[in-house]
Amino acid sequence: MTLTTLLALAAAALALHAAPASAHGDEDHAAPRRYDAAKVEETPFGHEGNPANVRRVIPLGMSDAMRFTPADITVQRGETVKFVVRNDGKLLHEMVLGTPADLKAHAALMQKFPEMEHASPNMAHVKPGASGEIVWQFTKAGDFQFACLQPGHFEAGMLGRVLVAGDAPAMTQGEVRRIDKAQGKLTLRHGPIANLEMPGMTMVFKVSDPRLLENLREGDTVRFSAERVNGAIAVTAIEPAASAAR
Ligand SMILES: [Cu+2]
Repeated sequence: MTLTTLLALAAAALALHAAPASAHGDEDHAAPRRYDAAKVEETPFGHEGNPANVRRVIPLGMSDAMRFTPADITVQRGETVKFVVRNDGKLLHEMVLGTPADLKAHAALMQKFPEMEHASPNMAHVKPGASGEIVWQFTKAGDFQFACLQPGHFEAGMLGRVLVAGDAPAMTQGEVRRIDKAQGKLTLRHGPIANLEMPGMTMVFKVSDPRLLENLREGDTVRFSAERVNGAIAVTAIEPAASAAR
């Protein structure tokens, strides 16, 4: 065997090794990911979701302009959603869910080691013209992100936000004492408000939306939620109490 042949063989072997590692998880996702409850791992932003629990499908687009559409998504804590992410571009893109800190660190690693391959339930690598899926259950309220970590894409602004809203506060019983539509205010005699740690009393509330006052009458018995909104305590939901329903 000549030296030239040896070199050629070595080069061919290198090429074979290099090929599968040259892309960030450019594997074929023709077969959908199989859900295995025993292998689900908790993260600070939730865990892989059981496809049987999906109640909402969120379609997203990814483009070579380095954008996700939509880039702002709100889910409820506990909700299991399926992201169906379509690659409208000519480049490989991916959607990776995470905390802002995780994604930033991961993007920096991708710049340093562009040959890194990953396949985790919180990500979908999508070839041009194809679609990928992530089924995820958000178990904690908070501000999370999704990003494309193909080298340079995150840095070009290819990221979005997932706001996970906490549970709506429990409702409190009350009685309408006074309605001030002009000021958008409501006087309620109410029981203890757990989420505000407020004892029962009669007090004036703002309302988060003037429409909440539309169908109220003084003397009504109601159930309502109150929360701190921009530094003021406001009624955010109100309805006739069951016993007083008309
Ligand atoms: Cu991308």
